[in-house]
Order: sequence, then C-alpha cells, then structure tokens
Amino acid sequence: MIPPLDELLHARSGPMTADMVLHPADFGLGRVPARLKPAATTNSVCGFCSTGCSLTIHLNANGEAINLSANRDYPVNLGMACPKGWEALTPLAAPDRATTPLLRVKKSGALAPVSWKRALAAFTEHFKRTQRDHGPHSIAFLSTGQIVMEEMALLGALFKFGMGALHCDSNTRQCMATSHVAYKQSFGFDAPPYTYADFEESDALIFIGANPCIAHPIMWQRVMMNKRKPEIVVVDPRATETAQAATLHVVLRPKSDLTLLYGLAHLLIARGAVKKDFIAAHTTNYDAFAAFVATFTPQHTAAETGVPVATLHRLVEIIATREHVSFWWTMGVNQSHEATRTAQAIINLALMTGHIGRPGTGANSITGQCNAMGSRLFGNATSLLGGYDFAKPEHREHVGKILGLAPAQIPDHNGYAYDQILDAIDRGEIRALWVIATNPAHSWINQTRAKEILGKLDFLVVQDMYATTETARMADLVLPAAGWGEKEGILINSERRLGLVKKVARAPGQALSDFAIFQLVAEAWGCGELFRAWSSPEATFQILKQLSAGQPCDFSGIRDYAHIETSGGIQWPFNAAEAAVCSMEDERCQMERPEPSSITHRNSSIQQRRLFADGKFFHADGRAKFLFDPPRPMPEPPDTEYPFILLTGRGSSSQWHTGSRTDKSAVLRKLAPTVLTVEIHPDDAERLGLSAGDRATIRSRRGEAEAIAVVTATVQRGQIFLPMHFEAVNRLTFPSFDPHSRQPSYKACAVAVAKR
Ligand SMILES: Nc1nc2c(c(=O)[nH]1)N[C@H]1C(S)=C(S)[C@@H](COP(=O)(O)OP(=O)(O)OC[C@H]3O[C@@H](n4cnc5c(=O)[nH]c(N)nc54)[C@H](O)[C@@H]3O)O[C@H]1N2
Ligand SMILES: Nc1nc2c(c(=O)[nH]1)N[C@H]1C(S)=C(S)[C@@H](COP(=O)(O)OP(=O)(O)OC[C@H]3O[C@@H](n4cnc5c(=O)[nH]c(N)nc54)[C@H](O)[C@@H]3O)O[C@H]1N2
Ligand code: SF4
Ligand SMILES: [Mo]
Repeated sequence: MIPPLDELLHARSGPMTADMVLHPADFGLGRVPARLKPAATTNSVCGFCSTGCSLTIHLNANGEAINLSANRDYPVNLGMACPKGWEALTPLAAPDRATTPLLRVKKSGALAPVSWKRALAAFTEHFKRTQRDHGPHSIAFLSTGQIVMEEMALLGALFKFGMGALHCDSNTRQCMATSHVAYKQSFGFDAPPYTYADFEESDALIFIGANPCIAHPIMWQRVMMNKRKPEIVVVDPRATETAQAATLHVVLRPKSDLTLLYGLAHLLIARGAVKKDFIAAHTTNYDAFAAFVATFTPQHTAAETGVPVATLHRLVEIIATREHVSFWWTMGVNQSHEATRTAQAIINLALMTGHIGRPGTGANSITGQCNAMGSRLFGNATSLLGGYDFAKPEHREHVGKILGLAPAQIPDHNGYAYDQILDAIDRGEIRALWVIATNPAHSWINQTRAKEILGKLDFLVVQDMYATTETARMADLVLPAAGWGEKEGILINSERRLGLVKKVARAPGQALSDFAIFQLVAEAWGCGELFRAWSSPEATFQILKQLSAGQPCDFSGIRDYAHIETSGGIQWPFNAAEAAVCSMEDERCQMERPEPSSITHRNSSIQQRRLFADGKFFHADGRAKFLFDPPRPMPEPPDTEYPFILLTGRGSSSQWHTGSRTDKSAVLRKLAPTVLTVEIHPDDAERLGLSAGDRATIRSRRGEAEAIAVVTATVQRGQIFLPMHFEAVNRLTFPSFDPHSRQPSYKACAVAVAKR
C-alpha cells in the first residue's frame, strides 16, 4: 500500500506543517561535537563512485549519524576510504539543501516555496496537458546512475507503464553506455566479468584511458596490494598520477586507441601468441578479425598513434608472456567517437589470448557512478527491466506477467537516447522534461546549445538534493530530494556486487526520498494501482529479484536486505541453486574458495566471483564474438586557428562531477583547486608567454573559458587538460557521439589558448 502524502511527511518527521521547515543543523550532521559519543554503528555502502566501499556510520542515541569510518570487514575496501567517502555526511548538512518544493511564479519569474500537494498538482497538470496537446511522447526524463536501484526501477516503470511515455535516458549515457553496448554485442549481455581480487591476482594490469589513482582510489589501493610484482601499463595521452606509478606508460595520440589495439592484435598473431584452442571452442568471427588486422603493421601503428615500435613490442611481450593479464578501461575509451569498437578491441585482445575467466585476467570496464550498473539493468530506458529487450514480444510478455501488466502496456521499441531527447526538445517535439539526480546544465556536452535547448522547454522539473545546481536554477518546478544516507536501497558496484545503503539521517525540511516522490507522482497521476506491490524499497527489491531470475544478472538467490548485509555484499549471478549450495559460515556465503590472493586470509569466507570460468558466454551459441571496424579520424582535429587538443576528465579524488555535493565540504575544497586550472606543456606555455599562475583564455568554436595556467609536462605538446568539475569546461566541448552507444566524446576537441 502506498502511504498517502500526509502520512509520508508525518511518518518521517512527526506532524509536519507548512511553517515547520527544519534545517540540517537541527539533526547534528557534519562535525561531531566532542561530547557526542556514538551509541551504535551501522554499515552503509558509499554513494559516490562505483568502487562501492562500505562505510561504518556512527550513530547517536537517536539513531542519527554523527560520524563515519571505513569498514574493515568489507571485501571491497578492507578498511579504506577515499576523501569523498570520509566526508560523505558533510554535504547532507549543506545550507543550500532543497527543503521544500519550489514553483516558478509567472509574474516575478522567481522560484517560490509551495506545498507538496501544490507541487504534485503542478507536475501532473503540466505533464498531462503536454501529452494531451502534443502527444504521449512529448514528455521525457533524464535520470542518473546515482540513486538506488529500487528508485530507478520505480521511475522507469512509472514513466513507461504508468504515464504511457517512451523517451527517457540517464547520465549513464555520458558514462557507461559504451561498455553496455560493447559487452552486449561481444558477450551477449552487459556483464563486466571481474572481481576485485583480480587486481591482486594479475601478473600484468593494463589500464587504457583510466586514471584510478584519482577516479577509483580504493581500487588503486587494491592494485598496490598485489604481491606479484605486476607490470602496470597505463595507456593515456597524459602522464596521470596512475601513469606515473606505472611500470610502462604508453603515451599515445588522443583518440588513436583503436589503431593501437589493432596493432597489438597484429603483433600477437605475428608472434603466434594466440590461444587457438580457446578461440576455436569459445568464440566466433576470429578469422575475419585476424585478416582485418593484417594491415596494422607496427610501422603503420606507430605512425598513427605516435607510440614507438619498440614500445609496441614491449607491450606485446608483456601480454604474450605473463600468465595472468587483465585489461581495464574507463572514460578515455568510453568517451570517444569510436568508443564501442575501441572497448571491443580490448575485449578482442582478452579473447584471442585466453586472458578471461581465470584469476587476474579479463576485459574489465571500470564503472563510474555508484549505481551505474543498477541503472544499466533496471533503469527501464535502453533495456526493459532486468536486462530484457523491449523489441522482443516474449520478453515483454515475461516481464508483463511478473508485473501484472498486459504486454500492450509495455512499449515495443526503444525511445530516444539523451542527445536525441535534447534534439527533440530543440525541434519542439518534446516539451516537458523531468530531471532526476543529474545536472545536465553543467555536465552535458556543448553547453551553450544545451542551455538554449533546456530554455525552450514549456516545463522543466528538477528533482535534486540542492536547489542551487545549474539545472535547478533553470527549473519551473524543483522537487526536494533526500540524498544518500537519508534513504535505503541497493547499489551495484563495478564487480557486480549488490551493496546496501542505509537511512542514517533525516532529510531536511520536507525533502523526500526519490522513492517516495515517485510513489506520490504515481498517485497524483492516477496510476498508483499499478504499483501497489512496490510499497517500499525492500518490497521493490523482491520484485526486481523475480525479474532477474533466469537472466545472466540473476540474483534471485538473495533472500533480503539482511542477507546482503551479513554477506558483505553479494555479486551477481546468485540464483536460487547457487544460494542452496552455499555453505553458510558465520552468516557469510562461501561460493568458491578464492584462488591464492593476498586477501584470502582476511576474507576467506567471502565469495569472490568472476564470470566465464567455464568459457560459456551469453550469446545463444555460448560464444563471444570478435567485432571490429576501421578506425575513423577524430571529429574535430586541431588546425591553425584552434591548434590544441583539449582533454577533459577528473581533476582530483576530492572533487565529484559538477561539485553539488563535494563543493559543500570545507575539507574536500582544501584538497583541490577551487578555480578552473589548465594544464599546459612548458614549451607551449613559453611560446604563448604564459607562466604558472597566469590567467589564460581557452576558446573553441562553441565557447570560451578562463583558467589559471598550470605549466607541466604531464600533458604533451599541443594538448591541454581541463578538469570537468567547472561549468565552463563543457562550453568548449564538441558534440560528437559514438554511433553504437550514443555516448558523447568529451575528451577531444580543438581549442585555442591565449594569455589573458
Ligand atoms: N574523484 C572522482 N572520482 C570519480 C568521479 C569524479 O567525478 N571524481 N567520477 C566517477 C565517474 S562517473 C567516472 S565515469 C569515472 C571516470 O574515471 P576515469 O575514466 O578514470 O577518469 P577520467 O579522468 O574521466 O578519464 C581517464 C583518462 O582518460 C584519458 N584520456 C583522454 N583521452 C584519451 C584517449 O584518447 N585515449 C586514452 N587512452 N586515454 C584518454 C584522460 O587523460 C584521463 O586521464 O570516475 C568516477 N570516479
Ligand atoms: N567535459 C566532461 N564532461 C563530462 C565528463 C567528462 O569526463 N568530461 N564526464 C561525464 C560523466 S562520465 C558523467 S557520469 C557525468 C556526470 O554528470 P552529472 O550527473 O550531471 O553530475 P553530478 O554532479 O553527479 O550530478 C548529480 C546530481 O544529483 C544530485 N543528487 C545526488 N544524490 C541525489 C539523490 O539521491 N536524489 C536526487 N534526486 N538527487 C541527487 C546532486 O546534487 C547533483 O546535482 O558528467 C559527464 N560530463
Ligand atoms: S573510492 Fe568511491 S566508493 Fe570508495 S570511499 Fe571513495 S568515493 Fe566512496
Ligand atoms: Mo561517469
């Protein structure tokens, strides 16, 4: 039963009246007064990155969080946390939290506080009117990889099955769409194959377009725990912190990865270092691939990538002679004009050398946000709930049966991707947009146009923890949301581990969990009946379990939240049969004795599961597929007017994306520059008369940004680097998209630099 609005507000905070807007400080969040001693602790998985560290939350006598520490007994982080994790409670207490719904007043143009009742009425009135006047598909939503799985699923189901709409996407498009498509095409399902023990069990780790020192610091700590003296190879145009710690830094021209990877395949074949038995038994399309890479000679590869032939040979030597080789990639690959084929070129290397399904191996995509994996499986955007296909009648029927829906209530084709939604707004086809837990007016590519497009909407709803984000400031209606720590649910980390988030703080004022907001919208819309069984996050989890059953992501063997908690998280797949054979030891499930690893003595009873140990992939024929295409030139190469290539990415381990959360912590702000900085090579700086600390102007064909010069040889000549955490950066970026994943290519465009 979905509780009525009054009850929701009542239950979470005692009787609520309009004039009773509480402030976060009332809840004792933030710094812990010395006199406060924790009365108890509880564990909760971190809500920033996909590492999925467990944090031990210290509670006062009222059960409210007063501090936290890193959980020593969790198989992911083993007592470690990065600065964002340590500061995870602080952003909850920020003074700019959205504490009441806000509606734009027509006359003054300002946002004014309104009741939830009024806000919900405004929501349904505008969205229904838009659908009536412009058709059912004139409304859309953009959501996130940063809310719990149950919330994502309820939103996607509400929108497509309840509101009868089609076009929705999430910021996972900016991030993991490439991995999703690449795995689906190559393996038959979106399935990152690894477990974190592989960081320690590899003899060689090859990172391509990934900077885990900064972006996944606790995964990097796991690499540092590797006792095998591994080769650590970093393929990155920049000498990142990770590259500086590597045994081999392969400095390549931006966006030349595809050629490099084909060149490596060519050399592996030439040297006879391919596993013919594995290829014959478990893959398809290898012969065509081998013929295709014949032209990628070392000379050609070196000329195209800028990587010396000797370095190519050294890298091939590592791949060919080390027994446990793992390949890892992140946004340097996923954000490219030919991203899907590049990710698949990495997968091809793992397949042809048999470096998959064994300890310390794999073609491993590192996920970005805390629940990007949950959104890939249960966002109901690109895939039907549970990784099913909207276009397949048998899938619609199966999902419909579980959810009590007629197959006709489930769309039989996919809606628009993120960029297509924006284009449709531009054309006037989509007129109302609901933005949940993402900040497109900062993070989307080519901001000048993005903001123009958002400005064209008849009605923009933003559901966020803060009313101050770039997007919230443009909204017609702001819905105040509870954040991580103020609600419960499941996040799925990079190694497919389901982890539990706990409610340890009260949301400020009238802010509600996204789950409760979706329930209220369903009621206000008049389709609440459809979601009676989705009465709480945990009840929803039970439904999602059923949806997962029989899929590669099957986790139907998990009993409930408590089972996840006492097991130290549970990796999918975990079906009923697997659960049955699990011997319970200390309430912990032991699926498979992990292979020798430096952590096994600490976590001997915790399952570490990787996929494909049996060589069986998820295509109907059980085989993985070699996929490839000729490389294409970068969409906007540098020229005389715009002679630099702009690289963008994460700036520091203490900054998160658009800064709405991390900028609220004084501690985190001290750990990184608070103004935009541009990294530029000393030779280029000298030519431009730029010294360290000077103000520089960076211009592209689309916009301009000002930044303080950091003169450093970590970037190559002719390239500059800007951290994405500042709004100005995406004024410069060039909107090009991978044709398969439609993921934006944020990491390369042409710019000019001048001293200001
Ligand atoms: N502190 C912090 N951590 C985070 C995040 C955050 O905002 N802050 N965000 C999280 C999210 S959502 C994500 S997706 C991940 C991202 O994690 P990463 O992908 O590791 O981080 P990025 O800095 O975006 O990009 C990685 C590297 O790609 C390189 N690169 C650029 N162009 C190319 C190229 O053509 N080829 C190659 N080989 N490399 C290239 C860049 O120089 C950069 O060093 O981080 C997650 N973790
Ligand atoms: N130039 C450049 N641009 C990039 C990238 C790049 O490398 N270079 N990387 C891209 C990538 S990989 C990503 S993932 C995106 C990220 O881009 P965004 O998703 O736009 O960035 P965030 O700052 O994480 O935005 C999340 C929003 O959700 C809010 N929020 C947090 N928790 C909750 C919650 O529980 N409920 C609700 N309702 N709101 C919540 C936060 O306050 C914040 O406003 O940026 C992309 N943009
Ligand atoms: S590494 Fe990621 S999951 Fe772990 S504490 Fe830091 S932000 Fe949280
Ligand atoms: Mo991301």
